[in-house]
Amino acid sequence: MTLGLSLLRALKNHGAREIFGIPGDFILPLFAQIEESGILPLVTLSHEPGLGFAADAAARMHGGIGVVAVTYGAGALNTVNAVASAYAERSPLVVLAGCPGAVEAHAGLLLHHQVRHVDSQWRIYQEITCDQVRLSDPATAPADIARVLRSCREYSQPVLIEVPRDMALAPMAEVPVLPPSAYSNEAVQECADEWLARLRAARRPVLVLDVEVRRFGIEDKVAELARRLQIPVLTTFMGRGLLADDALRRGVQLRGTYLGVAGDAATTALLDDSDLPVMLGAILSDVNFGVSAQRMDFRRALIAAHREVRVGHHLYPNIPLAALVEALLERVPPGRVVAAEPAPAAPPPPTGLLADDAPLCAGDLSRALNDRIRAHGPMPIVSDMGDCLFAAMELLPTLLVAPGYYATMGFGVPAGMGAQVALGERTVVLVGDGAFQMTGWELGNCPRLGLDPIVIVLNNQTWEMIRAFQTESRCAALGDWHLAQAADALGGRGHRVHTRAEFQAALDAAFAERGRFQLIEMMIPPGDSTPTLKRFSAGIHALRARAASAAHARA
Ligand code: S1T
Repeated sequence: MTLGLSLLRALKNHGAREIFGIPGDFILPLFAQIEESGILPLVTLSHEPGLGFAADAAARMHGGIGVVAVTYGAGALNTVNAVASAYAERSPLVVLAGCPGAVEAHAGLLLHHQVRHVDSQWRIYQEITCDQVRLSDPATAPADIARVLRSCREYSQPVLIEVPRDMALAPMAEVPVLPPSAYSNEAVQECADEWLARLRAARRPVLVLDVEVRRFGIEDKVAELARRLQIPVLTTFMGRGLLADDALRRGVQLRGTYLGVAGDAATTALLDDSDLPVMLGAILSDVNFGVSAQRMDFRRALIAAHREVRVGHHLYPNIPLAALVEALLERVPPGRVVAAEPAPAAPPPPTGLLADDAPLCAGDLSRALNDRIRAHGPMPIVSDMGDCLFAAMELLPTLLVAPGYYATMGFGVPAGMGAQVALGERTVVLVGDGAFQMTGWELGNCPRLGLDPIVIVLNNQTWEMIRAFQTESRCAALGDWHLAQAADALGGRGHRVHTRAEFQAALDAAFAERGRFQLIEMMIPPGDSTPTLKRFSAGIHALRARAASAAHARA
């Protein structure tokens, strides 16, 4: 078997379902085998950042690994921001990057696509991947590929596999699937004992869930643990969309998303006033916890994330999240085991859009989608960065994928396309006009790929979040791009709406028509934003003012 075919089989055996790629001469020999073998379907898009976002979202949706295939230098470096986003958001992405063959790499000439050094691509990717391999030796390549793919799964982060141009057709043995990395079961049991002891002693424990719960496929186990513990459950900003399935949520005291000063006071108090936050899969980021009115003291928390567990001041290294949850379930029989007061229910998300001639506002987006979720059930939703992401925080429980921590723009449309490739289900994409200008044009590939997402553009004609944080910013004005008209030219159907009645009619028409993408351009007055963004920016301003006055007092 050739190195290329063995690599493709290995990717499939490790959970890949498709490859998103753009070819180049350094990776063409591998592309030929991708196309001829059909081991994994090849999905091409127009620009490498879109490939990365699409593959990231596909992995999050199908629970396997995402794969991008790009050429050396120009292709791989175009993909950097999307890979960095996957690294930050714990998304398992394999980057197959072409690179020069042994002879040409040392021929003495500067190669096209080469940067400072022939190894510049490798050096840049070391910063945004958890493991790397260059397939220069078919004798060692199978073991190296096996190791790198296991790292991708176990750390749920991107890895780099460089495929030299002259190696794709080299004979190579099959790639084994390695057993899970070793860890100490004794440490897991000791950790679970300590967690249970602290849980039983706590007066106001709260369970906080974040993205690794889905990345490691243990949402059902965590839901069962929550049911048995019978303590309040929150998701982080990034974890919004966890336990979206009604059956999963049954019997779980899910009380919403922690948004700190931007959130509902009773929901925020569940964490701020808790004597024992129990954080599963939590990324300790500013977006998740930076909006707390008081600086969060994580020493009072139990935190399991990134294969390690913190209990107060001490650390258990190399503890897989799934193993810890399993050990906790063994110790927690069904029924109440901790004396937690029942938490107040979170306020219901907004519903009941009035289909009248009132001008649209940003708050109407979540209201309209909640009406549809209530009437037709949850739907896969992908959000970009911008006020649309704050609208997503106002939705009823539904499958949601978004760059909640790394917060890059441009994610939404290609990720929505990747999600439909992965799920085989239509997706709804929420995106601002600024982010749409970055990668929205990937929609032009939908007719060729047979995809028909419904894209809702919050068109306020500004980078509104920039204006919300710095009102005097004049550079935020974007002008009107008439995106609905562009949609028709790209093979979709555009709807430009100004009133709530027009928005409701456009949604009805969009959901009723399959087979081509729909773009609904919500015309929102500049300066308007969702209630959640309003509270978020007010909270950030208040926290900054408090910090400034405290610093002034100390001076
Ligand atoms: N570039 C990229 C790739 N990602 C970013 N997050 C930013 C720049 C900074 C940034 C935001 S929010 C925002 C920018 C430029 C404006 C978004 O505008 P739009 O998509 O129109 O949405 P809305 O009008 O709802 O804000 C965050 C703070 O980093």
